[in-house]
Amino acid sequence: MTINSSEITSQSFYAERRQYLKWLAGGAAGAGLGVWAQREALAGVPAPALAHVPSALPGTRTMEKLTPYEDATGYNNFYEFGLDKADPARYAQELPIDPWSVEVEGLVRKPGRWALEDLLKLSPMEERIYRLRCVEGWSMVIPWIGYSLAELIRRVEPMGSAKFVEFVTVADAQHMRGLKSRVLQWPYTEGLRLDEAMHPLTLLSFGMYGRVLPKQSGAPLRLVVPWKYGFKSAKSIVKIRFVEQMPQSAWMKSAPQEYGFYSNVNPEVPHRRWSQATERRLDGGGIFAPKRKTLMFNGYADQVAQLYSGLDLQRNF
Ligand SMILES: Nc1nc2c(c(=O)[nH]1)N[C@H]1C(S)=C(S)[C@@H](COP(=O)(O)O)O[C@H]1N2
Ligand SMILES: [Mo]
Repeated sequence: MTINSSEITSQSFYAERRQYLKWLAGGAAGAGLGVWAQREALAGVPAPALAHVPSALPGTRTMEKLTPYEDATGYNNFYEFGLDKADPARYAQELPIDPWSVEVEGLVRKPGRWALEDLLKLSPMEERIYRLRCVEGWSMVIPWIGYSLAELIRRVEPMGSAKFVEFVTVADAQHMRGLKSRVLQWPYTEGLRLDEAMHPLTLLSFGMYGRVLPKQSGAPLRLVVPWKYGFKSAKSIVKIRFVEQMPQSAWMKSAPQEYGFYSNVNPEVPHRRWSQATERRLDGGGIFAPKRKTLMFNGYADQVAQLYSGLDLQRNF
């Protein structure tokens, strides 16, 4: 099945607040919903077998089989809701996400608070099919909806001294039972070098499979950084901070010998406790899916390798 991505962008995915709230409520066949939502996702039918979506951005076309919607939204890491892969789908629904805003602060000429409504209107949404690989060894292929984070970064005008971007996510102890765990320091934070954050592949995502992000997937907005291990793609972001020094991510604080700042997908650099050479794709084939070789930069080397020329990737893992 071929999806016309302009269908989503031209109809302005989230043009209206009212419609957005309707989607959040889970209802909603409104104008502007992608074909995914109308035919597949809302109907609970598995996503089409083949993804072939034209996109303006090199590297975001793929003929790989899409991860079924049920797997992409039923097998998640979102530690704020628990450590089991089924916990986020089970418990994230309790999280209030309206109203929502994102504070932009630090080394920018235009700091301030962005209401979700304004972020939704900031730039036309695109559908981009990205692979995302978890450091634990599984990977997915998902049709994300959003726009390049660079669109927002340009608007807030980083100063010359801004070298890194830190992302802070929501920590709502009342609605996130996982915060009782000491496995990470809350809030969950992540970071990118400014040039990584500005790279067109770095997506600020508001939706997937033609509908708004489900809460377990990081509603109302998250990052998707497809050439890095999944944990760099912070969910449910509330703050974006521009800084001079490399920020410590939540994972670096919890296990610095296992999780470095860069975390580029790299089959040649094992995690301290396991190899990263292969992965198991969640493609609807069940547990018998054969392992496949993990690709350098998760297959996005043509687009991003030059960001790291001269950097020792063994040391800067
Ligand atoms: N706030 C927050 N974001 C998070 C996580 C988390 O625990 N909390 N887990 C990360 C990890 S380990 C992965 S693999 C991806 C998983 O995204 P998915 O659930 O959409 O597959 O989200 C990342 N973003
Ligand atoms: Mo992960």
